[in-house]
Amino acid sequence: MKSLEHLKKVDPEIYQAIADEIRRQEDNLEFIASENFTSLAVLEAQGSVLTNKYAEGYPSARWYGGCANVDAAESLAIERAKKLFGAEHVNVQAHSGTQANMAVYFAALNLGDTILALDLACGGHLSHGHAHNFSGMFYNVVAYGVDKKTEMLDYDHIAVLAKQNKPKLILAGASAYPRKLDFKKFRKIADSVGAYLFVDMAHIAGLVAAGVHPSPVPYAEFVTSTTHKTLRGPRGGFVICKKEFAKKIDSRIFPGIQGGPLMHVIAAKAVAFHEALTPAFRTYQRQIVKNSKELANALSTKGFRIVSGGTDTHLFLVDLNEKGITGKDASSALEEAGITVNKNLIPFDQKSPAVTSGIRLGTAAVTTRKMKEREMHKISELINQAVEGSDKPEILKAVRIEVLELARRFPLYPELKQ
Ligand code: DSN
Repeated sequence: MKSLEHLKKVDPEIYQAIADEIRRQEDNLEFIASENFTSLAVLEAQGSVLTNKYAEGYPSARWYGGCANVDAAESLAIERAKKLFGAEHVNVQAHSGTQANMAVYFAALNLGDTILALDLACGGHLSHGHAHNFSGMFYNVVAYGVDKKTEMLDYDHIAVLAKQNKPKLILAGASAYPRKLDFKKFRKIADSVGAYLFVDMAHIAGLVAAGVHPSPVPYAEFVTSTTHKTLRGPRGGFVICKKEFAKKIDSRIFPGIQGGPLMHVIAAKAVAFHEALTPAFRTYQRQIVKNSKELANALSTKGFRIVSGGTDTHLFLVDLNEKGITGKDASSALEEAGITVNKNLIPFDQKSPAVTSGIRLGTAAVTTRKMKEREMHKISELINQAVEGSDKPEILKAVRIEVLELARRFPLYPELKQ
């Protein structure tokens, strides 16, 4: 990690917050499915002087002078993302996944149009039509869920909902759905009612880039993503679309919903795309899924019910009802023990979103630390001990010590320890 010597002198309070966060990331086991640890190269690009540059517009067509170097960085980001995903057009300026989604809605829809998207309670995202999000305020949202028995998507039912509601756009993609998405089936349903297909692949983008999850790009008019989850880049978003929508998407991002692009973040996105094009990235993504399956299996042998019976991806949901603990209490106990997860609604949850019956776990971050199946086994024991001993401080303390020992064997940035 950089020494942060200037920051320490100028602003000791912010320095302290960052130093404490470095320690927290190093000493805990990170299982929040939407988080990861970037490479040092990505951190360096993001912490660079490109943050000083205004560059409204697009490469070679800017409103400001002095853009040659940031043009080079943005062009590399675009070309690499196109290659990585086999895309016809990519916009890398979206500040976040939600802004990428906003650009697609504004390009494809008129206010009040109908969209069909996955319910938040069944794994969808706020920006997929939640009542308190702009998407739920601006559009008529019809939600599909998962099947009560299998806890998986029921494509026949989605097709029926599409026929009944005639959406202008069908959205596939999720924040807490552990199974593969069948984009071919979504395309067929969209075609049956003349709807656009829009895929938000934020969670699975790394798996898609590595060919570990089928790609939505050949099937959908629009695909959005963040760059910081399985893709392991800086925090940010991007939009992929078919050529015919390129101009519209670009103009919805700028000047539609954003001003100056964050050029330091765009350079860091370019680095992440570059890293994702390597064979090592494919091996890494395969290991993420192996670890996810292993951890889910190991927990299920310890009496945890895994929603839908397992996982095909980097994440899974645990139903805690049989363990007699809420998601809120389990995530607090785990945090005390040094294992970071988030409470999460499970399908058809009887508890409120602030309490929940479940937790969500993802293995991208621990896989970045080079942990494998063996460590997943050990971690399943630690999770079990912490959940069963959630009201016993001495047990949580004992687990904390084992977590620390494990975390220290797998440093966040081993390059810096040499
Ligand atoms: N909030 C993110 C997640 O945790 O899945 C999605 O944007």
